[in-house]
Amino acid sequence: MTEDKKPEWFDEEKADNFTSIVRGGVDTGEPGLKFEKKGRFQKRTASLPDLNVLEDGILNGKRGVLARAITLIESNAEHHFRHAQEILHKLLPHSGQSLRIGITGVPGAGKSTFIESFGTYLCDAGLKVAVLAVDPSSSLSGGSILGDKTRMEQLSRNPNAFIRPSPSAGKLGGVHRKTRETVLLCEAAGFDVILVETVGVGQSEVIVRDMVDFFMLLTLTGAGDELQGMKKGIMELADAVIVNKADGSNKKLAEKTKAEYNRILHFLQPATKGWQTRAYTCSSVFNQGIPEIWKVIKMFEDTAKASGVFEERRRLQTKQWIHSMILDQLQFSFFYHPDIKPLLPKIENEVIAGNRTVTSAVEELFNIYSK
Ligand SMILES: Nc1nc2c(ncn2[C@@H]2O[C@H](COP(=O)(O)OP(=O)(O)OP(=O)(O)O)[C@@H](O)[C@H]2O)c(=O)[nH]1
Ligand SMILES: [Mg+2]
Repeated sequence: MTEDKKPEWFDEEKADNFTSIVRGGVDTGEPGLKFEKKGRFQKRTASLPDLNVLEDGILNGKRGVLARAITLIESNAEHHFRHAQEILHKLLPHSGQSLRIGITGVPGAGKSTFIESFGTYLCDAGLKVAVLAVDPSSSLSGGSILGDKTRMEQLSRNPNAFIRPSPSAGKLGGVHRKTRETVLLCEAAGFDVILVETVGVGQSEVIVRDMVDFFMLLTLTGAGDELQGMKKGIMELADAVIVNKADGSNKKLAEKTKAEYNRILHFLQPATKGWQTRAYTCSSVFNQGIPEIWKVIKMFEDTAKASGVFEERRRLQTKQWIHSMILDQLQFSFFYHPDIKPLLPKIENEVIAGNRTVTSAVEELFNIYSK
């Protein structure tokens, strides 16, 4: 047994009262653990699924294969990323035919319940429905939709539905790249409607607006105060405002709220050219107003396709996608640059200590980066 001692640091003034000690371990004379079998604890690199198998599986709508391909897309490992890009390249010609619908709303507005009800309605009508989620905070919370499986119980058991929780961001691109690519895979797998749920916080609405054809805002009754506080910006992104929970004693109030929204929407810039955004009511729990909302969306699709606005938006979204990926890549290549990464903390500290300006620090880093 080696000698007991105090920790490396302790408060000198309170030394006498200090009860913790570092107890020396048993000295066996061994430098460390030895493994008899070499490689027993070595990391295994699983072989990647064959490209043709993935392609065939997805085109034949096999959900297990689809889930596997999405996992590759979501992975932050470089070799998975490359493999996923090859699959996407093969499947690109089979994508694009679905209707992409975004759903936002404050926590508790009833998004998950709505998706359960709306999704089941669509599945019963013979459509295949994929539900994806965008939650930029999911790397912290672990993905909101996961806990939602209970709220989407019926839908998650439906053979026509496929539910996927939000990916977390990583060094190989943010949540938006992963979700957009997942949309393409789902389309190649034959899904007719893609529902993208997002929490109504931060940038997530804008991210989702940029990847869907139709965007709806789910809201609650008693909106008097809420309407005042609601960000006008979000209402201007929406193609429909849905006042949910229009049931029981809440029904009357819901109608009133709808009218209030309609009055405000009338003065706002519509999200889609040639389409007047309106408010509607529904009850997700009692499945009321759900077929009517689908009718509105189909009418939107017809109108926007006839006027060319639909295709125009998709073209613009592809352009935005390219730009956001360039930004992702630039960020990655800068912050993970072998000369920048180790130097950055030192330079940051110099700036924080007031020994140099931010501008000169950034200039130096960029000089190193572009060398
Ligand atoms: N009465 C009534 N309650 C509803 C309705 N829709 C949802 N709820 C209830 O409202 C609560 C919140 O619903 P969720 O679907 O979890 O809401 P969400 O918007 O997904 O919430 P987050 O995932 O936390 O952002 C649940 O207790 C639901 O049962 C509805 O149409 N009528
Ligand atoms: Mg939810």
